[in-house]
Amino acid sequence: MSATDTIFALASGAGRGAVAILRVSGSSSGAILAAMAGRLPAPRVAGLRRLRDPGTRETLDQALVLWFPGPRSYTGEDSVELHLHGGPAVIAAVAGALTALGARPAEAGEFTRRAFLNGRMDLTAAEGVADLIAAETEAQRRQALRQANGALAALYGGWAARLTRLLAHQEAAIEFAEDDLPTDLCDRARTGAAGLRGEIEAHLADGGRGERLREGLLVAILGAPNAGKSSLLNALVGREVAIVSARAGTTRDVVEVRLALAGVPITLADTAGLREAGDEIEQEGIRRARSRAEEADLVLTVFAADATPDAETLRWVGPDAMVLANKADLVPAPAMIGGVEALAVSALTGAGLDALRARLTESAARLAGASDAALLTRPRHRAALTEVVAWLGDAETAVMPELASEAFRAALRALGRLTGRVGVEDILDVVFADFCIGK
Ligand SMILES: Nc1nc2c(ncn2[C@@H]2O[C@H](COP(=O)(O)OP(=O)(O)O)[C@@H](O)[C@H]2O)c(=O)[nH]1
Ligand SMILES: [Mg+2]
Repeated sequence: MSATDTIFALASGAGRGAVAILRVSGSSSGAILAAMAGRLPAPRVAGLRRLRDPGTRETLDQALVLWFPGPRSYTGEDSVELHLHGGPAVIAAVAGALTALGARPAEAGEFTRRAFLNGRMDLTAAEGVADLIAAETEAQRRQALRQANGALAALYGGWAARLTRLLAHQEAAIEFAEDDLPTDLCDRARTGAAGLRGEIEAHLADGGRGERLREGLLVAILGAPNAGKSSLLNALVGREVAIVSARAGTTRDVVEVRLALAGVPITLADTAGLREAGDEIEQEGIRRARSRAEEADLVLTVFAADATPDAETLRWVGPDAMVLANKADLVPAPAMIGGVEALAVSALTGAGLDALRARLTESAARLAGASDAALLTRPRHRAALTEVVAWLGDAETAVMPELASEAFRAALRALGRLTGRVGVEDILDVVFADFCIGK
């Protein structure tokens, strides 16, 4: 696989459609288009052409074709788009012709990888493109679009520029110690390091909102058997997803549904009721319930208003939990359970469900809702920036100018890995692995 090959891929979704878009990128793009379509249209202007088989000259399709001479293209290379009739046979015939003319099918993410390698975007923007394609909700789309448009690239690029300046000052202080440079160069580098470290720390202290929005929230419903967990899940999503029964121990595995609140994708997980009794299968279900609750961003602890709160469920009442007193239609629900305010609901009558939905929406917005700030979105970002912070701390407390210099250099390398500007060979595969073909 060479990075100089001319590549092609279906850029639109697979299957039948009104239009299918084949994308071609690489130095032979123009020649390939000319061989199939004759005259090239003006750059970036659609032209209607007959596409012919290069061997037999048979017409394969009538298509809109676009010609993007590099570097003003998505990849930065000469590129072509063919807007075909969207049938599998048409796509196969044109793909066959492209192969005959020397192009090869692209690998997943190869177009965006080339865009990155040609300096059209940094790594965080490339990740934004992948997230934009995967976005399921409004808030996700906004966050991904901002990142694809270079919001993180600009922020991190600015920090890299400042770090480079700090390093230069520090180096100058070492090199020209004897000369009459300002004597406070070392001090200035230290103050600058402290200022930058503060900004990065503030960026890191975002409560994981960007990462949570990208991943979606996990909300686990937990409680004793028969508290009404499955009924609540069904009532919240408005359909019968989980089996409801008066028999304890009906739900034995984790049942999950997806919904969106405040533009945040949420996985709502119904779980097996917590109790000691039950057979092997139920005990495995309970083990899964606990482990899902441990991973959850939010736990809904469900108690039956007409029963004494059980010790097992009480253990899950805490800062990341919302306490519900279900079956409030049967008896007056207690205002507090386990020392925490309980929301009275009835999965049966629907009472209190609007309030529950509002509370959930509020939590989703607080934990992961859309924000105007450019938020980091991946563990990779967090790890690299945490490293930068540590090196800056080292630079501030270094006992020798040479050590401060080394620390600045290490900080720059960590930041460079984040944006893909230095030493990135090893992480390219990781970043581009989750792309689809054609992007
Ligand atoms: N009266 C009343 N019964 C409910 C309510 N929610 C659930 N139930 C009943 O309680 C029983 C257990 O419900 P289920 O959802 O299976 O509980 P789970 O074991 O916690 O999943 C079923 O007979 C439900 O019909 C409620 O709000 N009010
Ligand atoms: Mg159940």
